[in-house]
Amino acid sequence: MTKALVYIGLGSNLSTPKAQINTARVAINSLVGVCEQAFSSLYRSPPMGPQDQPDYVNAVMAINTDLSALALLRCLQQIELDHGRERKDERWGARTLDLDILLYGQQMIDQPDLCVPHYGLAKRAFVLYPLQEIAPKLVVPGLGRLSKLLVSCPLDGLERLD
Ligand code: ROI
Repeated sequence: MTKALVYIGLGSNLSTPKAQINTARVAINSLVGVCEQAFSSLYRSPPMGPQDQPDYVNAVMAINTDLSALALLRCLQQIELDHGRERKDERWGARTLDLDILLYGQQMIDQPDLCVPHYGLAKRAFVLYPLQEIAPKLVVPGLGRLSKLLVSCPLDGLERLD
């Protein structure tokens, strides 16, 4: 089976967020059938959504994988749980680790559990700018060139960390 090039968004705003992102990267790399292709810088961003929560640390990772999109989703959800992720009633609340499949090759997927490209991708500076760093020529299925999406996406306080 041919491998898919997949982009994963990583986010954390609890329990030493930088460490959460770094250990999530290690865990993703330990999955059978996954090979890292690129990893962006870490970025700090103010919360999108409820403001009474800490700033986030975000990054984007590119992998090659022969896992199906749903199999990969289940693995990422397990890594979230292993990082102490609790599903609370509050929508868009603080979290130790969030792992989103942003893109799965050029596929468009619309299933109850999984929507790819990720529904918020075009409006989220904390996704688009890290993506630009590792895939400047990317074309997003259904949405067009990444460079074009960036023109209408302000930084919204996003800062690259060293
Ligand atoms: N806000 C920022 N800045 N970064 C995130 O990763 C993030 N993730 C979320 C919500 C709550 C929408 N806000 C976020 O899920």
